[in-house]
Amino acid sequence: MSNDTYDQYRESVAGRADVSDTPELLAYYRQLEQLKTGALWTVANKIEPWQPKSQSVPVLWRYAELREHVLRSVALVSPEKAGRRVIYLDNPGRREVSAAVGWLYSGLQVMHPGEVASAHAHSSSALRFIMEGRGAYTIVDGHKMTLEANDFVLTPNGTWHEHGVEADGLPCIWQDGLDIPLVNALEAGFYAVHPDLHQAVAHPVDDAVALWGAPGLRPQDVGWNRPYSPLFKYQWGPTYEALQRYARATEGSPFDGLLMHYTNPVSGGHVMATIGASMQLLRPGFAGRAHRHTGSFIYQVAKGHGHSIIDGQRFDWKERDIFCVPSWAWHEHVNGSASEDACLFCFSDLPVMEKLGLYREEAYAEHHGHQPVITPAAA
Ligand code: 1HN
Repeated sequence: MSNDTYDQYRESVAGRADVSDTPELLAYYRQLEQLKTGALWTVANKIEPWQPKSQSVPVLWRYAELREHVLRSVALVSPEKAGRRVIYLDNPGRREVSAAVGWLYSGLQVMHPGEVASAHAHSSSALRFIMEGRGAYTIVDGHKMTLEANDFVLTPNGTWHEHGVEADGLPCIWQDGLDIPLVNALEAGFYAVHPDLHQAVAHPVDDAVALWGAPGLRPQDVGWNRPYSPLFKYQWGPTYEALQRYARATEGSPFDGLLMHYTNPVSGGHVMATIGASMQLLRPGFAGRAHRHTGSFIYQVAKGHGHSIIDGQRFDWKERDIFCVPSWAWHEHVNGSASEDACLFCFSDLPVMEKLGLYREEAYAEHHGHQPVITPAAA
């Protein structure tokens, strides 16, 4: 019996609430309602699922379709008026909380050369993954970072942050990732605009990388006790090299290929308290096995092409496409090339799942670890 069939079987047997309505009970429920109470057995099966049932649906956002619309927003609104000029990813199952999947928000932000977006700070933690352009920068608490394609930047919760593109640059697009839906669900969100609208650059440009970006080395006499990584920028070059070296030393995971987590160099842990991120390399011809785990995951294809099967649906992706894997959804990734590797950037709420003791993982046991495809790739 498969895991799902077994769960359905268990759902039908004893131990679950199974009280039929009678006129007497219905009258009783009405009385309870007036006292702002309710009988647990009327809601128990709904609020205590046997296993996670995500409201999010798997979605693939194709960059080839989105890009022109993102660029069109430049003529329609200014960063001054819009605050941030962003087209956000709207999961059909999560419309009411503007989430891309689960409790994670994501969007595509565009800026033209010479534009600036003012400094603000909020309780939400944020990250950016650079998609295209030249001359983009972010300033986080006075630390200015220059940005290139496939660079990964943090703007952790509580930090002042602003962005811009140098006047001699090219139009820039990057993906934002935030935990706003989670912070709002926890009713813990604050937001502030910088009193001067912009920060002074208080340190040498890219000093975060100079201090904290050397592999295996830690600067002397520089204390750091904040709950997020002091390395605000993770560059594509060293990340890709690290994955290639890793690939020479190990087979990697049958599910994920060669996956490395971006880490806080002080703690070795996730980059931020609520959002973790990784880059994974799928060797040429790699066909991962299916598994599922708790947590919500958003991928961006940093390199190559291939497909993923998510809960039986096939999604064909190529560079810059974005897709999500909802909590507890079966998923497997396949590199579509026999000669080139493929790389997937991913961010998730894994740190939350781990810290709260809610992380669970399961391998797909049937069909040699591969899901039957119920819905083939869309045309
Ligand atoms: C934000 O601060 C940024 O700093 C982008 O670029 C998107 C979406 C919701 C709330 C804050 C940014 C955001 C955001």
